[in-house]
Amino acid sequence: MEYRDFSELAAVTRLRQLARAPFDLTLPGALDARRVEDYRLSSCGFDCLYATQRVDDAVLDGLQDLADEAGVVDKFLAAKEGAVVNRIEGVESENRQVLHTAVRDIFTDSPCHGEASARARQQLDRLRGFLDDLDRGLVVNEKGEAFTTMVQIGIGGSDLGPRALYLALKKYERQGRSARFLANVDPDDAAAVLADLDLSRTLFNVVSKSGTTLETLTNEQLVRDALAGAGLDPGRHLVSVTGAGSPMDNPDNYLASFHMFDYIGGRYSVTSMVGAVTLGFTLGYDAFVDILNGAHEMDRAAEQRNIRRNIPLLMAMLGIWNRNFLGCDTVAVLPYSRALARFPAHLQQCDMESNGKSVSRSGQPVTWATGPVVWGEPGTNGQHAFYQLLHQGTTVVPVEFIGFRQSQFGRDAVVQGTTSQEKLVANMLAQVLALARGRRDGNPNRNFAGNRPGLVLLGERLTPRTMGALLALYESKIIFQGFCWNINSFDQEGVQLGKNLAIRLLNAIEAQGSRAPAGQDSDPAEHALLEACGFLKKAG
Ligand code: G6Q
Repeated sequence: MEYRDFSELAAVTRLRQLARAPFDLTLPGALDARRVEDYRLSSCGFDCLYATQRVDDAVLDGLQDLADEAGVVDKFLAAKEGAVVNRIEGVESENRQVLHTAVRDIFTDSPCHGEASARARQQLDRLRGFLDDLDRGLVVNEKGEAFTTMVQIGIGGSDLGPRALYLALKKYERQGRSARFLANVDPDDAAAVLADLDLSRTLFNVVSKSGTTLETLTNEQLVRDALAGAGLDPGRHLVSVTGAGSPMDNPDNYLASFHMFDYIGGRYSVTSMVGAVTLGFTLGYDAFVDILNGAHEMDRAAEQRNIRRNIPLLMAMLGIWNRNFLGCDTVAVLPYSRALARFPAHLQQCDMESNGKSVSRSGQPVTWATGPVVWGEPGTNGQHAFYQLLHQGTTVVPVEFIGFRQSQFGRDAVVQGTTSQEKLVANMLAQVLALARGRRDGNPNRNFAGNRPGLVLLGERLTPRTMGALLALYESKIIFQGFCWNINSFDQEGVQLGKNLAIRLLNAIEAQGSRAPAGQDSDPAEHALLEACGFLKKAG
């Protein structure tokens, strides 16, 4: 497969020329009915409305050429079929396949990657058996009672996605079942999660691909101690999800253990066992399969080469237009849906950990901008807070709005002629228009410059299936961008650095406690900081 640097692509030169005079959304009549209709794409239950981007047909053609020249769809297809795309040439790097799509490609007759899909199917069947045993009362607590709560212990990719989806789909939770999440090593987090928990009816789901993450192992031990302290047998209350062969891969320590595999990156692991166990426990097996099917449908739609027919590809290329040609450093994802409250946090990790890179696939420093800063919050509350900067700040922030025509619960009231759901969606549409068009005012403090790009993703209703599609949409968007920028979106050296640094400081604290001599590689700055903060006694 040919990998070419972004700056070498002919379409980049053409797009740079077009970016000298991008489409002006503030001109009278610029946003007419025809443009709204033409710049709209429907797929997998979502409409993507992008008339409020600073693009015209010439720019869209240029972005299509860019996607074609960079071969982003070909690379996506190759990844699905098992090519080793997680690697950097010429330097030591990860050297893996990227097969998260295979875990939802399992109900088709001809999955893209037979072996990975077969393994995923096997894990899912084991989970189904475990969930059935819980339902049939074959797996119960010490008193023969059913388990009602699952606490997922994990961090980063082993937390954010499953947590975001659980909150998004709480409406579909089975009666008498719920979940909590414990990620941070902050003891107050653990204390808050455990505070009013009935330990006797709780299953703890310890999730760590590596089986070595300090926060997770610490919280696991804390929970084991709490269970033992309450006279309960930790062996009856803990299940695990880990990489095959990891230090945590010891079925003797757990009531049940499930596997994920090295070709599934943490941040792309929601649809693997990393998300399956807690989501299956709370929503039920069938709802989890709906999530997989929604994701699979979007994975298939992402194979389409035409950017005007492929939402993830279109959003990837619009993001590149804003980032590399219009110079925007950041993107806001603003859901007009309370249920999606933690979805931006998941995307923040997935995007920034994937595309926050400055070395190309050939190990050279990049000379072009890569992943933007991604952030977001549910929209209506944001309107009363940070939207001020979006409208009038000196930084232009492209916005991706996400909304639904119908609410999840369907409980609504007509006040002053409209329902709350109508008010919610109207607010979202008003914002995207206002950001794009601006508003002239003689008073400079009340003037809105406009030309702030936005787009709207509108679905019918947030269900397990649409959630799966939305998740896969963003995963593929991120991967397409990484292929276009010619970076490796699948490693995370920055995260590894953090893990190692913390261990060095903790070793220094531990050495003091045991009065062992400081290690030879002890670092004066680390010691000085620990001393200044009162965690080490001053020497001498
Ligand atoms: C995700 C990252 C990172 C990882 C966590 C937890 O892609 O690699 O966020 O998920 O550091 O790692 P473990 O699952 O190995 O505990």
